[in-house]
Amino acid sequence: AFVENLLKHPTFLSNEYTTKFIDTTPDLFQFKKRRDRGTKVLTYIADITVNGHPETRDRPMPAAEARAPKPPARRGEPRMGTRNLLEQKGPQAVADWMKAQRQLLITDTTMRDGHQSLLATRMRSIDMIRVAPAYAANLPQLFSVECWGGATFDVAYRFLQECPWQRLRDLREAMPNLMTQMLLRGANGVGYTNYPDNVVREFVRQAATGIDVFRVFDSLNWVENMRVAMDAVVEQNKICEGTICYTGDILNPERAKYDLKYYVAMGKQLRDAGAHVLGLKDMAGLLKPAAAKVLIRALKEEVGLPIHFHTHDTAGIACATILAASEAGVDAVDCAMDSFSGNTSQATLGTVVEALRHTDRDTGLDVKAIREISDYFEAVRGQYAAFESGLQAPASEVYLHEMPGGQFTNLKAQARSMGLEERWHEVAQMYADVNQMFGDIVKVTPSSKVVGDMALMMVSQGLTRAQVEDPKTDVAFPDSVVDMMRGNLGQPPGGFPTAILTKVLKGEAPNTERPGAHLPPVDLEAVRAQVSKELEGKEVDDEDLNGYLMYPKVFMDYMGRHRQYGPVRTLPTRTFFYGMEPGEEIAAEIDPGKTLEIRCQAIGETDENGEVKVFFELNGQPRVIRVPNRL
Ligand code: BTN
Ligand code: 3PY
Ligand code: ZN
Repeated sequence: AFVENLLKHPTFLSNEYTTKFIDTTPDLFQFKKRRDRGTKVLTYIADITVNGHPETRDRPMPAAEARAPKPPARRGEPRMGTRNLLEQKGPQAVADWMKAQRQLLITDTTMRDGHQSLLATRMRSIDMIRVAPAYAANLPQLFSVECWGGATFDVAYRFLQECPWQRLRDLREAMPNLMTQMLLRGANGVGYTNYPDNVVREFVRQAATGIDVFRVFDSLNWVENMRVAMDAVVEQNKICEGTICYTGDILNPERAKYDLKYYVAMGKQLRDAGAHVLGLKDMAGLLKPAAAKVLIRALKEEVGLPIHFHTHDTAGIACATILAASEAGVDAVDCAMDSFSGNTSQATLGTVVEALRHTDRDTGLDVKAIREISDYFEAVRGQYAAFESGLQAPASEVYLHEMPGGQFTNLKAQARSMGLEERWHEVAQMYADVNQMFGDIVKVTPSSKVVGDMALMMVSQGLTRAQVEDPKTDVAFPDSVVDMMRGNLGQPPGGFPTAILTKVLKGEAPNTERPGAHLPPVDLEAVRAQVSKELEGKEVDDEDLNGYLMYPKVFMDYMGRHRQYGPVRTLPTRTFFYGMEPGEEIAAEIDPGKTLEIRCQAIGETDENGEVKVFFELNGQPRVIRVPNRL
């Protein structure tokens, strides 16, 4: 009877329904559930068409002539790659093979760090999934494809209205011969805070359904705080890349805190903690060519693990450093497709491949295949003009501030939103001062965010380091600073300086043990049941559970929007951010074999209720969607 009521409802019959209609007609709540996915997706398109996407407002538009990205053809079936070796022989065999062979192995970071560093992590799954088969078929010599983790996880739910786990499943399936790689922030998972041990373990277990190589780091280089995550990776029989974060300058006697001995000792700790591969993560791009030679040689000789080097091109020197590392015997390095390389991103993949051609470390990669994929990504990048940073050139200023590539453009945007853009160079200097005030710490997510929060606060309030350190000046510290000083991100080498610790904590005693040691385990099944209840009985699978555990509010907000807008992940990127124009036609495959052919016929005027009718054809059938004009 209820459904009959619905079907007879005049608004429903007129095929004009809006979210407002549903929200203001509570007896129709079941109607919301029953709306088909096509209608939901049309509602999304209508809303964006009328109101614009909040994230692209007042931002540069894609060029009118921006070409639609067309993925390159596959040349034959995928050949055997590293994934086959991992599946057949296990992680230790991959590590042994890395050391035994001569070519410089390359990880492509375009689908993770590349867009995280250049486009604020906004690349959508569809733009990755469409090119993944070309990777598998045309670049089977790649060591791995970094395509998950870091900031991509929460940005997917939060801003792209898509499920990061589905992205992983789709990429995994499209590249069966290549190892997938993720960035895992140790006990911070893919979040900004320490999680209970069992949450970290559960997350790794779930991620291992799609990820082969786990780059595990700690934002203060505290190996003690990495063990739970590393053990969990080893237990899943996946590659554990225990990672050193590089900061300072080993050749500078004035930065003696992070000297060669420090890094070698940390490398040995990671080896002893079970790492198959030693990651060397130069998140800001501070490692200079001469220092790379010294560091890589020492790590190779004294640690004995294969080494995987990651750097950023912020200063414009990443290719030189990679070549120096290659000469010193590094086993694998990270590069991004040419069109997603340079500046705060990674070194240029095609250039590194060319530079090593006809040498004893020839990568074996096909540069034509690289160019084709890079051309595809060039067109993809054109669709994301709204998220470009405007950074014009590399800059040696990075040696002053030491900001990670992934943070640089974010902090700049944050400074802009606080009206501090003109004072950016002051922010950069302050970031360096805060680092010294905190005792010269490793700056990488989440510790880098703490330093950034403090620097922005000081510049905006006109505070100097001396004033902040002066016990007589009252300072309201950002929450993130208080949290870090309490020990909730763990301990930096040597601890935090007593003076700042005392001032921030006002005498409260910090916790200097591993934060996870004090966090009680989460009752996973109880959480699953509670989330299911909040979602009106929807089944909560392991992917959803892990999404919730990392980001409860972000996940629930995503689910709420998903109920309203349905599967918008397969919309073309232009439609997702800008809606449609009258006369335009698109197709979106919402399930394998189920495609929505959508044509926008016309957009009406705003009526007396402040609503706009958008006229569509959905698979040939006329549909009218009414949305509120919120502008
Ligand atoms: C976001 O949360 O900002 C991104 C997801 C899209 C939300 C849609 S866009 C159309 C409508 N208008 C809004 O402000 N939010 C929703
Ligand atoms: C991340 O944690 O997201 C990073 O990219 C750190 O460099
Ligand atoms: Zn990076």
